[in-house]
Amino acid sequence: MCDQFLGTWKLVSSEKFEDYMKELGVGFAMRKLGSLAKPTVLISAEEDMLTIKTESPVKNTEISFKLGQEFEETTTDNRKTKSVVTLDNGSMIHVQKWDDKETTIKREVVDGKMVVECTMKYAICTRVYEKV
Ligand code: A9M
Repeated sequence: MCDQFLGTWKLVSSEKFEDYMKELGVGFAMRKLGSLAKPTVLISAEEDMLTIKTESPVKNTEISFKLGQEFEETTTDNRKTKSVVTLDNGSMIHVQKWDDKETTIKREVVDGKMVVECTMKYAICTRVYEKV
C-alpha cells in the first residue's frame, strides 16, 4: 500500500525550510542547525505498523504509527504533538496538532524521489530525498 516509501532516503534539496521552521516557532540556533542538516530518513513497515526514523549528526527521531490512528509524537524541535498519518492517492499526509496549532507534512514519491512538502500557515517548504 505504501511500498513506494519503504527504504533509506537522503536529503538532496530543500527550499524555504528556514521560513517553515520560523513559522513553527523554532529558535535561531536550532534553525541554523536544521538548515545545515542533510538528514537520512529510514522508512520501514512491519505488518500495519510504519516506522520513520530521521537521522542527523545533531538529532535522531523515530515515530511508529498505524495509518489513520492518532499517536503522540515528540518532533525534532521538541513539540509534543497529537499526530495522524493517512494515505491520500498514494501520498502520506501527516498532520501534527499542538497548542491549537497545526502543521501538515505531505510525502509523495515522484520519479523515484520522495518529495516532502511541509506547510505551516503560509509557509510552505519542499524537501526532496533520493533513495540511498
Ligand atoms: C522532513 O524533511 C521535514 C520534517 C520537518 C521537521 C521540522 C522540525 C524542525 C527541525 C528543527 C531543527 C532541529 C535541529 C536538528 C537537525 C536535524 C534536522 C532534521 C530535520 C528533519 C521526511 C523528513 O520524513 N522530514
